[in-house]
Amino acid sequence: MPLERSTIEALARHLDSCVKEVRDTEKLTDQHPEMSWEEAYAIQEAWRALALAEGARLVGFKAGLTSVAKMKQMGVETPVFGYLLDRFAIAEGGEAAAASLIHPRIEPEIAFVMKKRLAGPGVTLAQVLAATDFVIPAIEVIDSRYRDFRFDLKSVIADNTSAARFVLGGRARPVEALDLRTLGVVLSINGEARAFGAGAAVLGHPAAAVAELANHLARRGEALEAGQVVLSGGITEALAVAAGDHVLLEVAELGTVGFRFS
Ligand code: 0L1
Ligand code: MG
Repeated sequence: MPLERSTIEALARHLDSCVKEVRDTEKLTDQHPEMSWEEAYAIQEAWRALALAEGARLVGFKAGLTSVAKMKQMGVETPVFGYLLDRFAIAEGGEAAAASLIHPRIEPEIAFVMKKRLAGPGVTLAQVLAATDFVIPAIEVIDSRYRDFRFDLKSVIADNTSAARFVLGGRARPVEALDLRTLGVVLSINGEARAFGAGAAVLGHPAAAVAELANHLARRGEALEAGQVVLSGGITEALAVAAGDHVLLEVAELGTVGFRFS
C-alpha cells in the first residue's frame, strides 16, 4: 500500500530529529518494507522542505555511490542523489564538532560550481563541462542516520544520502585546463596518507556523475542552477574519523583542502 503523505512527512521529521539529537535509528524500510523509489525521494524532499522552512538555504546537490570503491564498500550498484544546505558547509581550514555527528566518515571528491542553469533530460558530459564555472577539491563528511551504516538504497535516499557536512578549498580552476579523469587525490588523516585514487574512479569521469544528477533532477522537475555546488561523489572508500583528527585532501593541480574534527 502506498505511504500516506502524513507518513512521508513523519518519516522526514524522524530523520531530522536524529540529526538534531545526534542519535541513530533503524533503517526506514524495516518499518516500511513496501516503500517505493518515488516515496524514498519524497521523504528526502519533505526533509528538505522542513529545513528550508526553518531558514536553511539550498546551495547545491550531491551524487553518492558513484565509484566502484564506494559501491563495493556499501554493497550496492546504483548512484543516489541528495541535496546540500548552507548549514552543511565547513570553512576551509576550520573545524567540525565531532559531538554534532553520529559516526562521521570522510570522502575525497571533486566539486563542480555551475555558471549556467543545466536542465535535463538528456544532459551529456560535454554539456556539464560547458555549464561549469570551476572545479575545486572537496571533502564530504557523510553521517548515515542508520545504525552502523546498515541500510538499503531506498532508506539511504530518504536519509538524504547520508549528507552531513562538506568543505571546499584549494584552487578553483576552470575545467577546460584539466583532465578530470587523471587527477590524482590523496586523503590523509593526522598526516598519514590513507586513501588514494583518480577522478576516473567516479563513473569514468566526475562530470558523468553531474550529468546523471542533472537528469535525475529533471525527472523530479528540477535543474542545477548557476552558482550551485555539486559534489560529484567519493573517489575512494569512505574513512571513519573521530574528535581530534586533522583531515587533509591533496588533489593534483588543484591544491589542498583540510579541516579538523574538534
Ligand atoms: O556520498 C556518498 O557516497 C554517500 C552515499 C550514501 C551511502 C553512505 O552513507 O555511504
Ligand atoms: Mg559523497
